[in-house]
Amino acid sequence: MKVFKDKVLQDKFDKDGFVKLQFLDQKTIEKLLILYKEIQPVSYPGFSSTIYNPNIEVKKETSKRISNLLDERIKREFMDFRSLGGNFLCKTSGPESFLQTHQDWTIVDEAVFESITIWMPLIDTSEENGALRVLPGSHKFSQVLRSPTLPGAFNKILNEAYHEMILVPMKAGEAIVFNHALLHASGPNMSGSDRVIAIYGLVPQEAQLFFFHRAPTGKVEKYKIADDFFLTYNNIGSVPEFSEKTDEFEYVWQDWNIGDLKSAISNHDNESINVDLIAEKDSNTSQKNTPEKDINAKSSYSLVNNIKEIIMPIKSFLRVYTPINILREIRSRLVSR
Ligand SMILES: O=C(O)CCC(=O)C(=O)O
Repeated sequence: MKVFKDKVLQDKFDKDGFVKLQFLDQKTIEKLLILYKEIQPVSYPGFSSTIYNPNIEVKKETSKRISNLLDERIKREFMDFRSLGGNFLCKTSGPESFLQTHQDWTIVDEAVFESITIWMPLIDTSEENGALRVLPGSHKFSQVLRSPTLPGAFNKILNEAYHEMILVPMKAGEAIVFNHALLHASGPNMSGSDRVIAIYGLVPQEAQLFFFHRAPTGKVEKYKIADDFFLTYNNIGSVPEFSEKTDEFEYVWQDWNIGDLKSAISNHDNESINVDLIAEKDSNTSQKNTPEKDINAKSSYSLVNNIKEIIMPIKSFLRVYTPINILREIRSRLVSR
């Protein structure tokens, strides 16, 4: 399926499941950072997405304003795609900002279409502040459906997969575009400052969107969902509201082991991945920085995997927005004028 207008980008994307390119000018970076600060004056501790905000109107407005800033650039680079909306991701500094290996949810018929994320760092990213890590070619490894209630094919080897990934350090203004089926993760931000990213989702113009849910019977239910699904689906793990069930079927689970993973990796042609990306692969350093505990994957186009994880950010929110913190924030804003 054609995603990019440029053939070189398209070929790399087809093969590796991601591609890095120059994307934003300085002015747009500044406008996006101002917008982030406006809607999220104090970041949630750890890894968070503005999509966790329970206020749907705020999310819709944020997404519209991100779209206004990116529309023209997206039209220049991509084929005719529909928008899933935009939001911001932040990692505050600390080991709890580690984001475990995951794939994003299946939302299109991947035998025919691809759904994608444009991940745009608004500050430079490196190993120190939790740059993105990807496993090249892994978008083609498994055809298993992905959703918050379905066990992932790689669940038993998430740490092993993490150590096989390459680090993708980036400059503010660059973007990495990745297929939602790609295995990706990011290490903890240990830099002392927030790492802020804008992200934007796209799906092909003709693709119907779907969401998969594991019913108590064990069967998989298939629902048709609307384009603003990610801005409105707050009750993660539940059946999506106002969505038509179009199918229900038995599903055969697939559990990958490390041998399966190593053989899939060795079958992928790593020759032509950008040299600067390959040079960053250093499993010894990655090993050192991987927190011991295995945290459930959470991100934007996979949102959060269970209800506990949506409650966590709300608790964190309450911890951050104490009267004293609000006063501090007002004072620092007045001083910085
Ligand atoms: O921002 C990150 O570190 C990871 C983002 C991610 O996993 C996603 O957008 O799916």
